[in-house]
Amino acid sequence: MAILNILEFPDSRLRTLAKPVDAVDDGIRQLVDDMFETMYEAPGIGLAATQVNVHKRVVVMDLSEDRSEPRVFINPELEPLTEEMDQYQEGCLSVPGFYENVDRPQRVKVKALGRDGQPYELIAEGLLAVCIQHECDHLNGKLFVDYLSNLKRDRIKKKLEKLHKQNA
Ligand code: QAP
Ligand code: CO
Repeated sequence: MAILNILEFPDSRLRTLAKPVDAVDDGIRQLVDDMFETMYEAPGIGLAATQVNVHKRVVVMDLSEDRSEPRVFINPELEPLTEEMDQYQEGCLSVPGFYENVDRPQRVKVKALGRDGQPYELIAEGLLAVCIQHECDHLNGKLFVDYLSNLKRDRIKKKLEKLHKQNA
């Protein structure tokens, strides 16, 4: 197991389109395990491979208080089930320290492969629906700040760039 480096906005590598996984092999399972360790250590509730600079369609998530419900989504596919939108104040390990409201479809159908490579489906609502949509966006090079006004996004970008310079 290893803790991986998390890319931060506005790093252009976060804009990479991730490639489908063609076989859930030991290498993918290693990546999944390292992503869980990285997410739990952060700590966070969801992490996409894009955020650790691995451009494969892999997402890990655990929405429980006690880290007892690890979820794996390989090659996830989303289908919105309603035109109703819900607003949630989102954050992101790649945009540390910033939280803003984002509107997304309230219910989505999710198809994915698990850690064992077996396909499964579920219907997501509430925080699970928010989180899987947020993480699938990462696989497509999209960030929650892209839903904000240019002014808000630019402010966040400038603040993070300043912090990155200070830390360099
Ligand atoms: C994505 O986000 C998400 O700013 C997962 O300083 C967030 O795990 C989906 C985190 C909200 C749905 C709702 C953020 C940790 C973690 C920070 C995270 C920070 C430290 C974010
Ligand atoms: Co994120």
